[in-house]
Amino acid sequence: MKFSKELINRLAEAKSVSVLTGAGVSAESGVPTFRDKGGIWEKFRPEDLANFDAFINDPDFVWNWYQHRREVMRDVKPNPGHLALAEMEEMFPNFTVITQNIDNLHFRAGSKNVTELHGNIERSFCLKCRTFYNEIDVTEKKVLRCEKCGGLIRPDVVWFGEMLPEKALMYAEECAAASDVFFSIGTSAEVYPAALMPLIAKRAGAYVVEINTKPTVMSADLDEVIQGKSGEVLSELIKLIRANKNN
Ligand code: BV8
Ligand code: ZN
Repeated sequence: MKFSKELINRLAEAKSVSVLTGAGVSAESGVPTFRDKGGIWEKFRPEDLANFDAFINDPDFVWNWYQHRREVMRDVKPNPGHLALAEMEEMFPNFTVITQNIDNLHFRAGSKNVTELHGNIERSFCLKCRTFYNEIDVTEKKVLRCEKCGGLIRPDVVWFGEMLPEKALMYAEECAAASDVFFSIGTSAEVYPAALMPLIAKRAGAYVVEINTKPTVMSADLDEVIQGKSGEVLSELIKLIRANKNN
C-alpha cells in the first residue's frame, strides 16, 4: 500500500495527531454500520430510533434495539484498526481519538486518550434522578426502572436533537484545531457537529486525510483520500510510522 510522500513527511514531523472515527472503524469487528448496505438503519430511520421521543413513545422498543446492539458489541473484539490507533498513541507527543462510536472498542483496544462524542452504550442512567447503571444484563427485554426513584433508565448515548457532551465536544474541537495531521476514518461525515472536526483541523492548517472504503460528502474538501478498509490501511500505516521512528 502506497502512502503519499506528503503524508509520510507530515507524520515524521507531527507533534499533534487527532483522529475522528465512525462506525466504519468497527465494521471489521463485525459491528454493523449505520448507513451502509445491511447497516442497522436500513430497516429503520435514525429518527425512528435514536431519539428521545421514540424512547418516550415506546421505551421497550427503543430499549430492545440498544440491548440488541449491546449484545453485538459485547461479543465482538477490537480489530487491527483499533489496535493500530492504540499503538499510535505512543508514537506522537499528542494523539487523540475522537470517536462517534458508542461501542467501547477503542478503550478495549488499549487507547486511553479517547473522547466519546456520542456517548457509550455500556453506560445507562435514570431519566429522573440521573443515577448511573453500568452493569446492564442484555437479556432484560423490558426497559428497566430505577431502583431509587422508579424512573425510566436510558442508554447514555446522544440521540438526534440532543446536545453532545459539552466537555467532550470542546476537547475534540481543541484537538482538531491543534492537529498537525488529522485522520477522518470510517465515517460518512453526515452527522453534525462531529463532522465539523476534519474541517476545523483543515482550517487550522492540519494535513487532513480520509480513510474510507468509499468516497464521502467530505472527500473533495480534504488533502488526501486513502480508499481501503481501515483495519488494513492502519495496519500498513503503523508499520511505516514504526519504521520511520526507528530510523
Ligand atoms: C445536535 C448515537 C444540537 C446513538 C448518533 C434537526 C434537529 C436536530 C438536529 C439536527 C437537525 N438537522 C440536523 C441536525 C443535526 C443532527 C444531524 O447531524 N443530522 C444529520 C443526519 C443531518 N445532529 C444532531 O442531532 C446532534 N445533536 O445537533 O444537537 C441541536 C439540538 C437541537 C436542535 C438542533 C441542533 C446529535 C447527533 C448524534 C446522533 N447520534 N448515534 C446511537 O448510536 O444509537 S448518530 C450516528 O451517526 C452514530 O453516532 C454514528 O457514529 C454517526 C455517524 O455515522 P458513521 O459513524 O459515519 O456511520 P455510517 O454508517 O454513516 O458511515 C460508515 C462509514 O464507514 C461509511 O462512509 C462507509 O463507507 C465506511 N466504512 C464501512 N466499512 C469500512 C468503512 N471505512 C473504512 N473501513 C471499513 N471497513
Ligand atoms: Zn432514578
